[in-house]
Parts: sequence; C-alpha cells; structure tokens
Amino acid sequence: MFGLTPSARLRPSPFYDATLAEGVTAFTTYNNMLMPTSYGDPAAEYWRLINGVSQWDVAVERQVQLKGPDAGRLAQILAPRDLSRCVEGQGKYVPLCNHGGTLINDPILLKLADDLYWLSIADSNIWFWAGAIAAERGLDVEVSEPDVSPMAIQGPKAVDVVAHVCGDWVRDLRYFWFRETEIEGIPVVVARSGWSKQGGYEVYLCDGTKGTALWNLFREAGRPWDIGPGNPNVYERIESGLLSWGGDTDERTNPFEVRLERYIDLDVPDDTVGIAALRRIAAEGPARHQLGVILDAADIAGPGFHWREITRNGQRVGDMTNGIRSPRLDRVIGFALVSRECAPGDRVEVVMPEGPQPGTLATLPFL
Ligand code: THG
Repeated sequence: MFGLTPSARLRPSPFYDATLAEGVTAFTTYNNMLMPTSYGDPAAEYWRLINGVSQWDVAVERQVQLKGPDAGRLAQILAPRDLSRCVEGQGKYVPLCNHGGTLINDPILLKLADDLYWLSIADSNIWFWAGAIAAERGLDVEVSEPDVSPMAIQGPKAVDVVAHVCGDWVRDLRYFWFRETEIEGIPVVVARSGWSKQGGYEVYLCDGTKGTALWNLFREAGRPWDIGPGNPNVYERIESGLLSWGGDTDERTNPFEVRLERYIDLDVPDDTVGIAALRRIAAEGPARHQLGVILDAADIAGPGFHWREITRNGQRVGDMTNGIRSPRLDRVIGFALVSRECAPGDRVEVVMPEGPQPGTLATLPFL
C-alpha cells in the first residue's frame, strides 16, 4: 500500500528480523513501535491460536521500570488497586487513571523485588506519567525503560512448548506469576500471561541483541506442536471480552464503564492518583457501561470496524467500539459502550455506512 520511512524515533523490536523471516505482511503502531498484525493468512492465524500454539512479537508492550526505595510507594500511588499483598514473582493487572478517574492505561504490574517493579504497558506513555508523578511527590525512585521485550506463546498447546523449553515448573505457574531464568544463556522472565483467553506464556527477553535467537529457539522447539506466527488477535479477543485500551476507551472512559471494577480498590490510600474521583464515580454510578452487541445481519464486518454510533428507539445511546465477524459464533459481534439505561437483550441499531443495522445487546464475554 505504502512504504515506511525509517526513523530513529521508531524503536525497533528485537524480534523484527525474525518476524520478517516469518513473512509478516502488516504492522500497526503501538507505543512508537511496530507490531506485526498479519502474516498473510488471518484464518490460519486465528485457528492456530484457538487449537494450537501461536508465537507473537509483542515487544510493543514496553516496560516502564520503577527502581529504588520508593518503587512500591510509587506503584501504589499510580494504581488504584491494593498492592499491599503483592509479592515478589507476582504480577497484577492494574488500571491506571488520571486525577479525574479517566483510564489512561491498563498495564500488568510485575513485582521483581521490593525495590523493583515493571509496568508492562498498553499504548500510552507511562514513562512520562510515572516520572512526573514521582518527581512531583518527591519520591526516591528512578523511572526508566529497561531493555526488556515480551514475546508471547499463546494457545492450548503453549504449555507443552514452554515446558519443553523451560522445564515442567512452568506448568505450575499461576496466572500472572513469573520467574527470572535463562534459556540457553539468554536472560528472560517467563510469565503465565498473554492477551488471549486461550492460555499461554509471555517470555520477556532481557537482552535486546538476542531477539532472533530467542524467537528461533521457540520456533524450533514448537515444531512438534505446529507452532507458527501470530499476533494479539482481534477476533479472539472480542469473542473473549478482552479490553483494548485506546481501542474500546475514549478520553472520558473510567474503569467502571469497561468492566474493570474488580481491579479497583476504593480503600487504597488517599494519595493514590484518581482515587477521589473514582470514589465519587462509584457512588454516583458511571454514565455508561460496556456490553456486547450481536448484529442480525450475518455478514457485514469485512476485516472489522470501529466506533460506530449505536441508537435505541432512534436515540443515540453510545458506540460500537470494535466489531468483527466471529469465526466461532458465525455472527457479527462487537463491544458496545452504551448508556447505563441500556441492558442485555435490548434491540438497537448500529449506524453503518450502508445504513442502520439492527442488533441485540448481550452480556460479555461472548465465549
Ligand atoms: N501482556 C503484557 N503487557 C501488556 C499486555 C499483555 N500490556 C498491554 C496490554 N496487554 C495490557 N492490558 C491487558 C488487558 C487484559 C489482560 C492483560 C493485559 C488480561 N486480562 C484477563 C481478563 O480480563 O480476563 C485476566 C485479568 C485478571 O484475571 O486479573 O489478561 O497482555 N506483558
């Protein structure tokens, strides 16, 4: 379609050469990096994730490191989720909000030591944010971007591949927990996590010069299970109800609107950024909530669509933030960010270029 001008501002992924060798055909931008989004066969990539094992370059999930005596204090100031019982080797999904309670990122927090944390971020600049908050609060902590790049191994057979490479201990790893280790001399952190509901691991590469070596090592080890390339899969994640920050959220979305209330603790300390606003929103009830929507028409989505108005009885009630044709449900489905007055079962219309499309609101996840 068009070329891409090389630039020093575009940080390369350590797995870039490996993904070129795999035949990557499309990228998206995320955190000022490129993330593979297709290897030319979307159906094969989807079913490989559902039935087999899939290997992803997700180095775009950049790490923001908090290091120093106040690292834990800073983490708790940034995250309106109780971290007091988080221990070394444990990860937690932590919504981050601004002072108004708006969701500004939804990273995984990894606690490596009492004085060392990583935030594995979604697509917004948390290095700026964390550094500014730390400085304004006078904290003794260094905020940096370490040489750490995640690669995901996802799908029902991921456990066998990762156990084959790392050992059977990975089978007992609890969700979001991790261990620092080496694979043939390459320093990594192996976590049970990943942006799919098909199970799997993320291997955080801690030496950016070893990207191709690490990729190929899993590529070879995964052969008996037919491992192949893939990426965070929009079809699977919509079926499974996984939130995409920035994709399904806008500049006024708070965590209660997008099903993240179970990751918010209203009794965190008062100096937590945004907690006063979140307490108020929780008391008043959020204006919108996130539901599913299923269109009557079976075949309209093409490769997918974004932010289409939703009306009910002719009145605008919100937006379909992301829609796709679900391979497993054989229906056009999407996420609806709609007024609190709307409920599952309501009949609605999604306003498409070809005209309003009738559909029904549903509970999430779809599968
Ligand atoms: N892995 C890593 N970094 C990431 C992501 C990831 N950074 C960006 C983005 N993804 C962060 N957002 C999410 C969103 C959801 C989940 C993980 C990261 C997730 N949620 C599960 C759910 O909603 O069902 C489980 C949450 C829970 O039980 O606590 O996995 O994927 N490294």
